[in-house]
Amino acid sequence: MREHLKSCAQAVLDGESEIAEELARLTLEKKMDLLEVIENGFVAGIREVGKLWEEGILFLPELVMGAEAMKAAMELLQPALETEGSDREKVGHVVIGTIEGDIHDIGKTLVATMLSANGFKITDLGADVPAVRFVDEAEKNDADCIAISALLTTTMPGQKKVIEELDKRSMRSRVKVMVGGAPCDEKWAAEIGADGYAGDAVAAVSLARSLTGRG
Ligand code: B12
Repeated sequence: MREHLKSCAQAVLDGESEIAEELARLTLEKKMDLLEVIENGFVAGIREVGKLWEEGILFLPELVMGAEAMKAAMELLQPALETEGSDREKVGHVVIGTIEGDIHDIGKTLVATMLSANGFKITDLGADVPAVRFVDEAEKNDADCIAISALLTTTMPGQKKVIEELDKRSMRSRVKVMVGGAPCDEKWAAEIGADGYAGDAVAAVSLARSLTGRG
């Protein structure tokens, strides 16, 4: 297993989409622990890419290729994760997306998949989503919770805008708000008046459960 995890991380680091896909297929074939392969293999790889990019060792095209390899693997693994929760009664409805101006969607999609695998009904709005749209969709779907991802320090304030919009429409008391993404933390969540922060997809599931009081 350790070798497999290393190869998954390396495929992302090398930006090798085909190899990443092959490793994802092998993961499914051998019925390996999906979460472990995602978190300690592919996600570990993309985090390393980010670190090397920050240090000036990798350049933007390599960052893009790493992200593409990561997405190629996730496209194969996500359906398998989701089916784990498909036949259960839904425990709550979560509207999720990445905030306006921000196109990072790998972490958000992983959170959406894990919530779905754990019985939550999901409305995934994708990335670069205006604050008002989160609230429109929550209203339309009578959702229990809005989950907002932000990966850039410049887009984080958009999370606050969603809360302000909920306030404006007198919906704040019935819709919980959770935030996440690399630059966010508990302190930020408290500062903008969100109901909670979670640092990874597994913690996001526990948080959603405790916020909605279900599941
Ligand atoms: C991959 C990547 C990209 C890809 C994105 C591809 C895609 N479709 O998502 C590409 C190449 C397109 C990209 C572009 C850019 N990027 Co970029 N990118 C990254 C990188 C390396 C990894 C992000 C990632 O996917 N991580 C893996 C996932 C699984 O982890 P995650 O996103 O953190 O999500 C987990 C948790 O945070 C949590 N979570 C996430 N969302 C939510 C939501 C909720 C509600 C909850 C509860 C939890 C939760 O759960 C997830 C699963 O465990 C990061 C580095 C890093 N350290 O994050 C930089 C990084 C985010 N990027 C950065 C930058 C600057 C950019 C660009 C501006 C670069 C440029 N000059 O063009 C553009 C932004 C364009 C835009 N407008 O959005 C900076 C941001 C700096 C900052 N502080 O603002 C980072 C931190 C790199 C760095 N170290 O400098 N990027």
